This record gives sequence, structure tokens and C-alpha cells, in this order.
Amino acid sequence: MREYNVAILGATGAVGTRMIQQLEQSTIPTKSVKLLASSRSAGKKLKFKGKELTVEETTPDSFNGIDLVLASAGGSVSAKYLPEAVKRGAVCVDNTSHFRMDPEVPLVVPEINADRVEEHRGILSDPNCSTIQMVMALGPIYRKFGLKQVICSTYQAVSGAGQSALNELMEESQQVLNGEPVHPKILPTKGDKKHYQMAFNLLPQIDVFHDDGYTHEEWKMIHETKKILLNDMNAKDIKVTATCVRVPIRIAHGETVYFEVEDKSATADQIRDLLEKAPGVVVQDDPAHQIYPQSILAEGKRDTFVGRIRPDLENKGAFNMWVVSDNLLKGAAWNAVQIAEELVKRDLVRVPDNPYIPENK
Ligand code: NAP
Ligand code: 3JN
Repeated sequence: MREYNVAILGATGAVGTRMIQQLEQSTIPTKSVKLLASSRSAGKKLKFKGKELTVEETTPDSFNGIDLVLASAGGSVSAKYLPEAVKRGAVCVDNTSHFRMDPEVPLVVPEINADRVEEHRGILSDPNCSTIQMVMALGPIYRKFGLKQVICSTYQAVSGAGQSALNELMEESQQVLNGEPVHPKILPTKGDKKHYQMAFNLLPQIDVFHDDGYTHEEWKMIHETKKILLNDMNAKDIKVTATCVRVPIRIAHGETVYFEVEDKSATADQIRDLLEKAPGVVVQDDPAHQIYPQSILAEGKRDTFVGRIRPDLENKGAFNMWVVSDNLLKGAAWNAVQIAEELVKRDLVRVPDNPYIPENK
């Protein structure tokens, strides 16, 4: 049996630490595991399968002898190092948005479009967390009943913005309870000019605004969904729109998803049955007993939880549902490790003869 030399890029982060844990619990046979971060964390010790490993500063040569890279250190870091890793023969599963829309890069949610891994030329992308959980629920519905339109509103946990944002929420919450002033420096997004209180608040901004009034997170949800379901980021066959909102919880995004199917005979019971059989999906939908997905119950789980499935009472063939998933697991680390498992299963952890080595833009 082949064993793999694996590198985790961004190993000390909110996602990276979970990648270590998900790799430990995966079916991937590891010969060695290298933990990479910036110079800030070089020397730090983290455990893999009970063995202490030292975090190393990333350089291009960190990827010498590596077979598989799981990357989660931000877009610019992936842009700089993944081409170097591919040049050195490593297959990279990237958790950042940097390569997601590149036609040469498969964008994969294994339960929905696993076969796309066959097309890889060195780099594969993990979608955004909000997209992953939405397509986990919509994918089976699309295949059985067709989809005309999707309208999503997200309720996104603060951990999606990184460990430092999560620290800010905890600190602010304590300050508000103590009656002290708060000093926001990160949220809603590090990359913008103004910062607002997150504790006991809702912020309808995730990532920066585009000129059309949508945020970049909303843009990602629209185009990633089309690329995953229709293999074309600009496909017109399904209309998709989103409003992304940050809520003051730690982990597990919630989403209301309104969707209109092609097959007008579809019923909520049929959709519930379909999702009950869908791999990676757990239906929690019993209003009579107040059973529905909740973020605190989804934390630490790999599944995507769906409930409140009900028809639009005024529009036949349209439905509402509520979808919850751990944004750091299925939304990031677990989906990336699942892609790697799929590559291992298909013996595709090898860079092909015509590798795709994008220029560092
Ligand atoms: P985080 O908690 O801030 O962690 C960032 C990680 O990147 C740390 O390990 C950090 O190392 C490392 N890093 C930063 N600059 C680096 C550099 N120049 N060279 C090497 N390593 C560097 O952030 P996170 O929440 O884990 O997210 C990391 C990235 O994952 C995000 O930027 C995003 O692209 C992606 N992400 C994707 C999803 C998704 O929806 N699929 C969700 C969340 C995040 P140090 O300890 O040395 O600083
Ligand atoms: O905010 C969230 O809940 C998800 C954030 C994801 C994220 C955060 C910073 C940079 C991404 C992503 O995965 O799309 C990126 C990025 O890589 O662009």
C-alpha cells in the first residue's frame, strides 16, 4: 500500500488545526506529516497521532519530497507556494478562493461532484464553507427535480473569519457584559476600512463590497454553486442569489435556502426522503417535537444538517429549508481531507505529465 508524505500549509490556523485532526482520523496512509506556517509560528509544537511535530516556516523547498499538500494559509500564500509545490511533484488541495474559479482547477464537494477529481492537473480547490453546505442540500434536489432558482440568506459564525476574529468576539462579549467599551479591529472584515462591534450584533457584510452592491462572499456563493452543479461559473440555467450575514456565534453556519424546482410535482415529503438518503446529510425535521438543526449541535460534526423543509404556500414547486454545518469541518478541513481521500482511493496523488502551474499573480 502506498503511503504519502503530506504537508499542511497554515497548520496553526483555525482551519489548519482541524486539518491535522481530520487527517489523523482519515483513511489516508501517511508516511510523514509536515506542518507549515509563517515565521511567527516556526518552532511551535503540535501533535499528529500522539507524536509531537515542530511547525516549520514555509519556503518553496518545504515541498521537496511531498506528495500531497492541504493548504489553508490564505489566498496570497497559496498563490505563492502551490505552483512551487506542483513543480516539485506535489498534488495540492487548496482551501482558499485563489484558484477556485480557474477553469483548470476542479472545485469539489465529494458527495456532489467527486468525479471532477479525475481532471486535476496538480491543484484542486475546496469551495467556500457557505457554498459547501448549501450544495450538500441542493445537489440531490437538483439531480432529482431540477432547479430553477435559489435564494439564500446566511447566518455565518465568526470562526469563518479566522482565529483572530473569534478572539475578538470573545473579548468583546466579555467587555459588553462588564459594561466596558469595545475596540473592534477585525470584523466585519480585516480587509476593509471600518470595523464594527460583533458581540450582540448582526453584520450584513462578509468580505469586501463589489461595485454592484454584493459582497465578495455573496459573489463566491453564486459562482461557486454554478461551477459545482453546472460546471460553469457563469451558467444561466440556475438563478442563484445570496445575502451573507455574520452572527455572533463561534462555530457552524446556518442558512435559509429558498429554491424553486423544475418538476412542479415535487413535494416536501419527497425532498425530505431524498435528503434522508443523501450521503453526508442528516435530516432533523420534526416541527411537532421542535426538532431542527442548531449550530451548537452541529459543532464538531462532519455532516450537514437540514430541517424546516416546507413548501412555499403561494408558489407551487418552491420550498424553504434551513441548513446548518460546522464551517471549519465540512465547510473547510473535512471537505479538503475528503477530496484527498478521493484522490488516494482513485490513485490520483500524482502530478500528471501536463501539470498546471499557474503564474503567481
Ligand atoms: P487563521 O486562523 O488566521 O490561520 C492562518 C494560517 O495561515 C496560520 O497557520 C498562519 O500561520 C498561516 N499563514 C499566514 N501567513 C502565512 C505565510 N506567509 N506563510 C505561511 N503560512 C502563513 O485563518 P483560518 O481561519 O485558518 O483560514 C485560513 C485560510 O483558509 C483563509 O485565509 C481562507 O483562505 C481559507 N478558509 C477557507 C474557508 C472555506 O470556506 N473553505 C473557511 C475559512 C478559511 P502563523 O501561525 O504563522 O500566523
Ligand atoms: O467568512 C466566512 O465565514 C468564510 C470565509 C472564508 C474565507 C475567509 C478569508 C479568505 C475565504 C474563503 O475561503 O473564501 C478566504 C479566501 O480564500 O478568499
